[in-house]
Amino acid sequence: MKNRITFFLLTALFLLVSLKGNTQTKFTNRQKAVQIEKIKAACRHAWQGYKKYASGYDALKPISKTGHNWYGVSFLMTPVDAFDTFYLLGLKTEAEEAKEMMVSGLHFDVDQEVQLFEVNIRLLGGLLSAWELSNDQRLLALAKDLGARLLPAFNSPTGMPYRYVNLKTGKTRDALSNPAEIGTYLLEFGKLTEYTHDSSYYRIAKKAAFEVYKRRSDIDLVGTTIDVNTGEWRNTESQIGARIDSYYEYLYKAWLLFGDKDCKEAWEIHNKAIKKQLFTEVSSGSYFTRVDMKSGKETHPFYGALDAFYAGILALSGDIATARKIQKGNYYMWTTFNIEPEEFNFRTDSVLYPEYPLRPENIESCFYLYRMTKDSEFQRMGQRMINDILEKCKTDAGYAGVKNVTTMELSDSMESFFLAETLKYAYLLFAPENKIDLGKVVFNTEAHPLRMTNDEGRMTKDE
Ligand code: DMJ
Repeated sequence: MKNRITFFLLTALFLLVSLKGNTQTKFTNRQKAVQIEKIKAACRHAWQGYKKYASGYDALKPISKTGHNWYGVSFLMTPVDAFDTFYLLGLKTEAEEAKEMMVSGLHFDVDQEVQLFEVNIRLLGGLLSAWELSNDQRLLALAKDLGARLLPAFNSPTGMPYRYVNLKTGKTRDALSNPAEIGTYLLEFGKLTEYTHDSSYYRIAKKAAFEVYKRRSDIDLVGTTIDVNTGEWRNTESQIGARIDSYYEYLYKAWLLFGDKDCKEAWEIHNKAIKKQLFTEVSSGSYFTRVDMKSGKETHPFYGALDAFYAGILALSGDIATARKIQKGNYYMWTTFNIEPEEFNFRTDSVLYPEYPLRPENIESCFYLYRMTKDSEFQRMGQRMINDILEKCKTDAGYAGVKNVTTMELSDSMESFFLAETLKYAYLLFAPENKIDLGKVVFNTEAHPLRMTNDEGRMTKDE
């Protein structure tokens, strides 16, 4: 009898705990709708500010209420970056306005040098995605024109691109580059190959990435700085954040988007090495540390906002267990400082670079982890982050980056990736899944969705 009562009580307790757990963690449709409306309102607010104070410029300065251009001429970074976010969120007027700005205001036949990497991920990626979503031929024409003007950058002795190229003259400069600025063209250039039927785009982008890959160390890591003229490493610190991040990301995503098996293999070899040499567990969570690419010895126990993307790519590639551990560290980084710093020492919790320029990577990882696990813990994490941003970074004219997360002093800058990425991933975390089918679409590193092509292996056989 006593045993039966104990059994009954234990079963009841178990049911109570599981039910309570479910009701606590799942978001109701109503809660999701409220969150989505908040993000849509933020998009509208940021766009209104841009239109009112910075129309025609690359970006809005949300405190001084003026516009800012990266170069002597504007390339409309904000409208190009924002279009597909507006489109996905169903903000039709805003999407139409951004598109009109692009087709009437973008010209690439200008005597202006540009940073290849940024123009590729924001403008070329944005235009290609805008073309796929809208079917407006003028956007494809702009993408093709821009793509052709970027090609001279790859005329180096190694095939790895110089960092800057003049859009009119093709003049290049800056041979000291890094894996991210060398290896982040596979997706956009692959799409150009698809739409121009000119195989040289993908071939050139792939050669550049694989020139980095073939210079990996015996323990399969790459360094942070490399000379594209000589092919020599100039900084052998290996990490997954600034100046390397999207090199790894594009190897995996070129496999997803084009079925390129060489890229898959390169990703797997690097990823195995990263998990073996960089993965570090401390009491607050897990992080990828910085090490020397040859010895694997720790150089600095530093981690930051950019590194946070890796949990997402791990989740996307199916390694949920490691992704969960890294996301625990990511969330700790966010909550410890209330808004994450650019970099901190994860062994001492001291801040190294205190700014937060409205970066998306931590929320991006929440999105991928949620999609792959359906565990609402990741929605909750992302909700905390986006709510912090919307509350603490809002100004009359838009949203401002943070100069110092320990004092919460704001900076006069609203980077275009806030609309391209941060708000998009925050929205997708709560949106119906059919808004973006991860079996059909791959995001470039600026969160511009690109349609998968089904012809597996096409890009591998191309050379
Ligand atoms: C974006 O421009 C891209 O995500 C890039 O890969 C890294 N930095 C910013 C956002 O933080």
